[in-house]
Amino acid sequence: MSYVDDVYAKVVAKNPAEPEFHQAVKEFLETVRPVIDKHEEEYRKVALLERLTEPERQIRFRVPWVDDKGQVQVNTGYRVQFNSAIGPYKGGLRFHPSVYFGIIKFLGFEQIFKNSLTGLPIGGGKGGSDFDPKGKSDREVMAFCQSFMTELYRHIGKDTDVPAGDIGVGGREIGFLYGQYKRITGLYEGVLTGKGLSYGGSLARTEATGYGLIYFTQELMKINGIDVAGKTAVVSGAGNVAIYAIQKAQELGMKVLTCSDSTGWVYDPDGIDVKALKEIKEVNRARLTEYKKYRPNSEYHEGRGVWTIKADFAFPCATQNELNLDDAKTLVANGVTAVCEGANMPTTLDATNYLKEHGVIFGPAKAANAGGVATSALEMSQNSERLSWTFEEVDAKLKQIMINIVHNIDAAAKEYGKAGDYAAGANIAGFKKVADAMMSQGIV
Ligand code: NDP
Ligand code: 2IT
Repeated sequence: MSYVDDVYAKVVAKNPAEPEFHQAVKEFLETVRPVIDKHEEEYRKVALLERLTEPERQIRFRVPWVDDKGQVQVNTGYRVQFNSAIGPYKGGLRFHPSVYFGIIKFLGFEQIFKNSLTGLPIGGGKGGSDFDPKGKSDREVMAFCQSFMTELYRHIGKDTDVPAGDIGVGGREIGFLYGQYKRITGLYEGVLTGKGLSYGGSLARTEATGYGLIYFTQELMKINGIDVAGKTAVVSGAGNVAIYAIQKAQELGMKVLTCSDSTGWVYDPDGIDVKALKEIKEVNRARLTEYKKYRPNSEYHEGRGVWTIKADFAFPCATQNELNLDDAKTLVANGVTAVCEGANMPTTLDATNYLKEHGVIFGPAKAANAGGVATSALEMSQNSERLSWTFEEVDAKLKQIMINIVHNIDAAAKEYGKAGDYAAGANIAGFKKVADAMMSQGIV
């Protein structure tokens, strides 16, 4: 058996019942095969891939808290410190009822290569909880966050592990988590990113993932001879990534026709009204059913369906495996030009292959959504030097990072005879730096 196949079989056997983790490892291994084959003997001897797929540390803990009725609730907290070869562990926290080790490990594994692609010194980690912030009062969310941090604080620090937001964790949650960390440790340090602007946050971090996705897409289209202005797009999700992707896409002259949440989706033939979307989601924390009140010409549908609308670009920005083979077939039939992933692993493996086989330009998550974590690393730099950069400075750096990523993944794909396969290019370019650092640091 080849080294790649051998390691994949071991990962499945050692981590049973974690299909999302298997999927992320499989997608990675399949595409870096040419690099591995070239160094097979050397890598096998030092078990490079076995070490890469085994987290350095996995933490699981109890999170008890009291709800508004006085009832004690118990959730499970997780932090997976996956790989620190190129920097302190860095990656978000996800609060969603679906969270378990399989989700956190897939996200942590992806984060290693994404962080490498940013060109900044950050390792890979991820964490979260099966806590559902939806429908909870601010006090309940605070009680949960304080309890979560009362355990997590001992495992993190500005030079060891720096969490941030992800699904269900935004500015409100980061504020409560930061307050409790400071209270327990007495340290005022950049231990979390995505902080509020009054206590060490970076300008443009809120916008960064969505903006970065669109800067990435603009550059990727440019090297393929396509102008994004005047094109149409379909977006899924209505959270942090989706909102700012829609905003930047429309600023650059695209018309975004859809967005969605976990209950339904909106089709707005005149282009999504970002101001209305922000008010519904960021201010009122309400459902998309509200959107029609702002835009009577729009349609609201229960369930899923954004991929049925004809458009030039598709930007999945909600969650994993939200774009499946049937959706890919519909997009291709409707003549889609490109799919660029704002969410992590939103496209199933068979859908990804179908899109690639049918000539759709595919921008993989670990490259396309790296703007969020890259700007988190810029927040860490600002915290270290105790200075704040202007919005324009951070935004310009973000844009340049996304442009560099496009060129790096394009070059890596070409170097290994896979021109135009940006998923392969992203995995190869991300892997090479981490592999080099691991090879230099001995058996750790
Ligand atoms: P938010 O919590 O702000 O928004 C998530 C959005 O996706 C909401 O509209 C939510 O709907 C919808 N959604 C979540 N889970 C599901 C589900 N199971 N089925 C259908 N819809 C769902 O999260 P973000 O915008 O921050 O994250 C979105 C994606 O982007 C995730 O994959 C995340 O890992 C990724 N990402 C985030 C980064 C960041 O900086 N925030 C950086 C890089 C990637 P509802 O509100 O109804 O649940
Ligand atoms: O998936 C991701 O890259 C994030 N949720 C952001 C991580 C971070 O540390 O900013």
